[in-house]
Amino acid sequence: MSTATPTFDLVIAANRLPVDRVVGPDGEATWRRSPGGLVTAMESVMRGREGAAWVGWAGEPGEAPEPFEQDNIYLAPVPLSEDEVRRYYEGFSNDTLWPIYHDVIVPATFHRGWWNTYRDVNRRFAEAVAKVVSPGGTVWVHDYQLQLVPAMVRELRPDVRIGWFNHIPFPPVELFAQLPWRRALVEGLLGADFLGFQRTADAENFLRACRRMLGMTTKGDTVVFTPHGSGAQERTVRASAIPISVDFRGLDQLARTPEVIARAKEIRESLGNPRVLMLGVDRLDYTKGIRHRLKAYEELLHDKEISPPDTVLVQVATPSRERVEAYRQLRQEVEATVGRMNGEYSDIGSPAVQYLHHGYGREEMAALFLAADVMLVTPLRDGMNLVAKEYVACRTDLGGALVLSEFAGAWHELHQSFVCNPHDIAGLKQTIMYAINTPEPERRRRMKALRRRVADHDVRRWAERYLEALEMAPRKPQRQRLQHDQAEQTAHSEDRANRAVADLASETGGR
Ligand code: ADQ
Repeated sequence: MSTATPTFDLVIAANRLPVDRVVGPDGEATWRRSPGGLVTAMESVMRGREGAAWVGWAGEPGEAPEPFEQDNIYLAPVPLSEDEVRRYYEGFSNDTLWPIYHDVIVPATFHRGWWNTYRDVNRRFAEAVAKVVSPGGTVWVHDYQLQLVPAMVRELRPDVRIGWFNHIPFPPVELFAQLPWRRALVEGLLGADFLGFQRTADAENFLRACRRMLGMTTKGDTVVFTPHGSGAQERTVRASAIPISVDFRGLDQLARTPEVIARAKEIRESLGNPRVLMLGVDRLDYTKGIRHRLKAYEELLHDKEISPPDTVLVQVATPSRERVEAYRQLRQEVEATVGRMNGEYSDIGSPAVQYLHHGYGREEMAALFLAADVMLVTPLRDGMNLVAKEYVACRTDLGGALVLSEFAGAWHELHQSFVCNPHDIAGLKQTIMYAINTPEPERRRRMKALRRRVADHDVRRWAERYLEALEMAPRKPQRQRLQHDQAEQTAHSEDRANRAVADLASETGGR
């Protein structure tokens, strides 16, 4: 008996499916929704739709599971062999593209074999997408692992609308030019109708790459070109910034629950109720500036500007890409530094740095955010940095202070944070001390403004704005508002409600 593959008006393609396979004590495997903003964002845009499909890798090498449905999403797993994981994911995506797209903080590795596998895997994703998208449907491709997918889908399904969103920065042309496959990457992306970026500067970098390396013409935020192939029509692609955000309301509500408030209090107590609790939460990635942060902190301890138990730093460093050499090295360095600092500056029961190399649930993360007086977000380069926005969303008490690197995309929206340049250790130390010593009314004023911004621009609004831009591309959405009036009205009333919540400091407070 043959069953036809169902098709969908909206198809998401991302490296990973939004679920993790978990094996229960009885040995039975189930799928658990993975936490994360993208899933929340998609939930909101899928409301009111017939359903949608998500194409991605299920997270384990080898044969892919059969497609299945979860929470009204049709999940279509793409198989990756052990070797493909090594070449396409760990190799080309994370050891070639990631460093080039993050200012070459560590050198990039180039292997022609990795590129060939990247292309083959992108083709497999494109074929899986082409199979499940309805006639005239919409395809939304995510991130740097799938930059060839837009053109490949267009070739297979010229009838559909194709968008791509880059979660990481797009590099300046001088760095992008190092890639031997730069032309193929740009042509891959130009298969889309709309390309979304975190910052305007990223979109501009992309447009500059089109001009400088492919001799294309750009006009405002669009690029005009004629693709290869006989009879190909001139196409116009729009590239613009639509910064991603977090589920403001969900986090705000979570941070107001008695359990999270009690847990925040407990965290502070277990650290000896310090006057100042500082917090860093990052994937253990060299882009996140963890080494720079620790250096600044160590110097402050050395200078006796701060000392435990009065001040404690909690550094959560989520395990990440541990099979890539640069990540293994980073882990060793960070752990050696933390060990040295604790050896030098801690006392029994009062550590200078509490280092945690684990993943945590949403509640525990919210409690940590609520417990922290100063949040240190100091990346050397970061597409957005959701941690900064999550911290703000959880500060229902208007407490806390956000130290934020000017190299995080988030800084372009969160100007009321305490801005720092993580490369400038002396400046970073000053900013940390400034954040600690700023009087409470001023800190509250800043937090209130930050919360307004995140409440107004939450993840639901991001997804709606993105899909609207994709639908209108290459035109800008403002010109054709009529058919979006209803959606906009809903979004605006939700924004107003969010803003009211943002302004309402919790009576119970954070601790
Ligand atoms: P990431 O580099 O992964 O994302 P980030 O934006 O900070 O970085 O998101 C990390 C997420 O993981 C946050 O939601 C955070 O709360 C969560 N997290 C971190 N440590 C955790 C832990 N120990 N336990 C549980 N959760 C943890 C990429 C880009 C970013 C961009 C995002 C979204 O590099 O610049 O903001 O995509 O577009």
